Amino acid sequence: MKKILITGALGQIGTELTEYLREQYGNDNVIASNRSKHGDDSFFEAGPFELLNVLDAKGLAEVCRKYGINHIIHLAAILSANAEKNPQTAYDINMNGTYNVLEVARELGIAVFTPSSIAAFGANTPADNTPQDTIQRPSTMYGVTKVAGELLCDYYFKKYGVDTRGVRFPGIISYAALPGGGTTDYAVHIYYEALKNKKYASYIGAGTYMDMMYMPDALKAVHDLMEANPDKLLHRNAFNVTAMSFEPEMLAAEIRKHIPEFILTYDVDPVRQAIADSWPNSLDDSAARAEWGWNPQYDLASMTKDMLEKLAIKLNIKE
Ligand code: AKB
Repeated sequence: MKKILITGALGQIGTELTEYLREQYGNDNVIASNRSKHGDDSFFEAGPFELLNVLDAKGLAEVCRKYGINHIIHLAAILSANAEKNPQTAYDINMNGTYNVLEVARELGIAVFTPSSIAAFGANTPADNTPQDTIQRPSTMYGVTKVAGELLCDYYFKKYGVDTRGVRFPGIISYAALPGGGTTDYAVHIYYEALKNKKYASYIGAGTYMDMMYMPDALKAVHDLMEANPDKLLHRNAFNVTAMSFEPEMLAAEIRKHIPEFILTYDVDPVRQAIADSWPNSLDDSAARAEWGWNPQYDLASMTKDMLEKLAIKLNIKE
């Protein structure tokens, strides 16, 4: 039986992944953890929760022993835009957090899933149909920690036999919990503003393509790769995965099919624009498809329809 610890469980992905994995493995077998406690009571009533800072190696080991953890899903990290505001803290949390997780995994025989990101690529990576194995020289602190994390996970697999696996997530779009401090967040905020105010000023410029994915596909990616037959995995850290690639005008045009009055303007933020410009336009995810059956269900049209429906209910707005 799997006993799973999720770090950063109150973030955008963790909030939904905790619930999704509890449905698969049972509420008591998925332990949510976060460095602070916030959010709905229902989340904490549904299953175990531990206050845990990933920089506290001793506390991490204690929680793993207490519950007999055999899988860690390590989500705690500072995202790209926030990392540029405070690179030293981002380095500390992203690198030492990952190191602490891998060390406890080595000592206690725990498997580790850690997401990498499209941020692991840089301006001299081929931008279109970015290959699985290619040049990785990112120019952001977040990207540096993601590449180093991929390498560290490979190292622990090869040297110590720790079962490490990961995907390079693109921007994740969802309605349950807001993303915090990323570059792709505009593609979430735009839906909230479209419903609330029928207009949005994008900090990412027109014509800037980035890979994106709707949350249900992201949850399935984590579960499917965790369950994948290790004999079929030629890669481990980390697989390119994508569901769609778009730029702000394409997203606005799709929203206008549901909210015709929607207006998109631009107030470009040079820092986040520079980050986006250094990332791929579109990934080649054929290795994930071949090695563990990755096959996303949502495209821009089906995601936009579902997102607007679900968010309108959440915000109590009539579309
Ligand atoms: C970010 O924008 O920093 C994240 C990511 C792509 O890793 N959403």
